[in-house]
Amino acid sequence: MKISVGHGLADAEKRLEERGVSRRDFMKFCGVIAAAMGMGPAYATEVAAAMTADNRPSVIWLHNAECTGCSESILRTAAPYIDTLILDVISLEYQETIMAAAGEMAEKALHDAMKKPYLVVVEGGIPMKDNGIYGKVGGHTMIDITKKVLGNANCKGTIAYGTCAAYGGVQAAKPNPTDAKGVKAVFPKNLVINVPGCPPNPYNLVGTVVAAIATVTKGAPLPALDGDLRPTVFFGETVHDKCERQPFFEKEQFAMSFDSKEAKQGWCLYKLGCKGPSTYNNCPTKKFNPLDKGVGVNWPVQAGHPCIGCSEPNFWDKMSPFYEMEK
Ligand code: FSX
Ligand code: SF4
Ligand code: F3S
Repeated sequence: MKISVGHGLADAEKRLEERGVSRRDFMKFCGVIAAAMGMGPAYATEVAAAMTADNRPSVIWLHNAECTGCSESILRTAAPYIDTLILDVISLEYQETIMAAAGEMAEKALHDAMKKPYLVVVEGGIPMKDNGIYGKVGGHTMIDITKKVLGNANCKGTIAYGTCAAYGGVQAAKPNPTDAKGVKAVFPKNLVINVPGCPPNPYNLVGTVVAAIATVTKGAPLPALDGDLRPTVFFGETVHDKCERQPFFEKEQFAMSFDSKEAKQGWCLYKLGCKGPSTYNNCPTKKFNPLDKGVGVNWPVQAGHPCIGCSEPNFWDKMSPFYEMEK
């Protein structure tokens, strides 16, 4: 796949420089995204081109029923400037949590953003019960807003970011009082890619957005998805597959309490409830809070907490009790 670098790259570099992000740092970031997508270093140029292509679609970001941890997971990322890159380089036209506009100005921003091609990032589950009255933004139900944005001809694809948007999440846990659902369950005919996790890893989102932009601008193939609509490049292996405690699992060395010396020495947390063997995600290799090489400083199991299966459909019901061994 070849993407031509238009004026967009120069413009983006100028904007980034104004914010203290050098071209070198930007290209380094693109290299990290390329690696996260399972590609070699040469692919960094393609990532840069996709993120800055003149004809790239803008991004509309909707919030439904959620804790906003998914946005936080991006905004709290220390380096390399992932928030700046997402917010400035990708044309984010509408995001209720962070945009300055409020009230009618915000509604106008959404209306204007929908006049040209766009991708949608959805955060949060959609409450469906009683015509959606349990979730409203600016007096409109979440289902109505989502319908309007996803049903427009300019909508080129949707990324459900976080387990709530992908599968319903915490508000869909039994007894699911608002009948919350994930995006694909409500819009079965729409193109939806799921990037789950509670919260998800922001690099999995950026990689997916880059792939979607390349599809829209150059007709590049969409990333391969698993049966739960997750890109296999990020979700193709279980947490257990790459877990650093796995040698202890193999030797059946299981920590039996959180404060034990065995737990601190890295013994396996399976008997403390770890659901890593049945959870697909790249947490052990990407980790969270990335440093400049794009690998984070830590992840739940490294920190001594069992994986609770947060990127799996219905994990609140399916994976609980969280501190008991899987049956
Ligand atoms: Fe859900 Fe995201 Fe968990 Fe929270 O918005 S995936 S509750 S981290 O914030 O939707
Ligand atoms: Fe597998 Fe969890 Fe044990 Fe790691 S801690 S080896 S993911 S069971
Ligand atoms: Fe979630 Fe398990 Fe990773 S709980 S963050 S999938 S280690």
